[in-house]
Amino acid sequence: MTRIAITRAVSRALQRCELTHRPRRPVDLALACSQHATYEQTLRDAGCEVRQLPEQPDHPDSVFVEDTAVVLDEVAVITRPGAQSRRGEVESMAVALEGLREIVRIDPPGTLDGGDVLQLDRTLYVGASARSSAEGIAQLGRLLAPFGYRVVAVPLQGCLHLKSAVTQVAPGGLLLNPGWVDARCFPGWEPIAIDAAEPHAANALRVGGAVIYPASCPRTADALRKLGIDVRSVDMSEMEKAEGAVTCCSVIVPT
Ligand code: CIR
Repeated sequence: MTRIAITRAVSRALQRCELTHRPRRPVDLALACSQHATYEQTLRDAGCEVRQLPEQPDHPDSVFVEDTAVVLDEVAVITRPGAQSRRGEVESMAVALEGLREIVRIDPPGTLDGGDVLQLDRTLYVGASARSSAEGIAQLGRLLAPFGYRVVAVPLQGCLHLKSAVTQVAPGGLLLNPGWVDARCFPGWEPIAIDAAEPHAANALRVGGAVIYPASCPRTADALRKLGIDVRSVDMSEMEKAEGAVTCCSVIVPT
């Protein structure tokens, strides 16, 4: 299978990003750009064709493209991000996905962030977060039912998005922070607990057989390697200051 990874150049305004759970700290923009370039190369090494969208200087969080679209085999859903400051990010993603997928949209007053949507086979688990409203989640269910997908809302606590708390790292295996989400929400899936010293360790990006993973979580990375998982570490320190991580910086489009 080939894959396109849609990314976006880091905004020069990244320092003015939205922050919910982390204190504001100075972002080194040059370092953020070089880390992002390494992340894109890691995607290429994992078999993706990277398509980088142009910088949006007026949208501090626009490097976090994951929140703007949910791409499935049959259809792409253009979201309506929960943060007002991020609504201007979606149109260029819709243009990038034209020709790759049928496009449908979340409409006002619904809100949905792609970071809240975890696809496990034909079920989409959606974090009932401050960013994704009950109306947005219900719209997603109505839009995707004709394609045979089930949408299930999942309660969260202590984190921004569902994929801050849980992601798939192996066939049948979910990496999970049990303090932020209850493993019983995912019946039939085996939970793999993060290292307790690394609360942000549950966000991993699985591309084919590889798992792109933050260098800031070495203890959990070692545990994953011991399970035979092909972990590819990337330093995302500057994105982490903006409450972003490895899944947030791309939209993966299987082709
Ligand atoms: C925000 O608050 O929207 C950004 N500062 C971080 C978004 C991270 N996105 C993601 O986890 N999918």
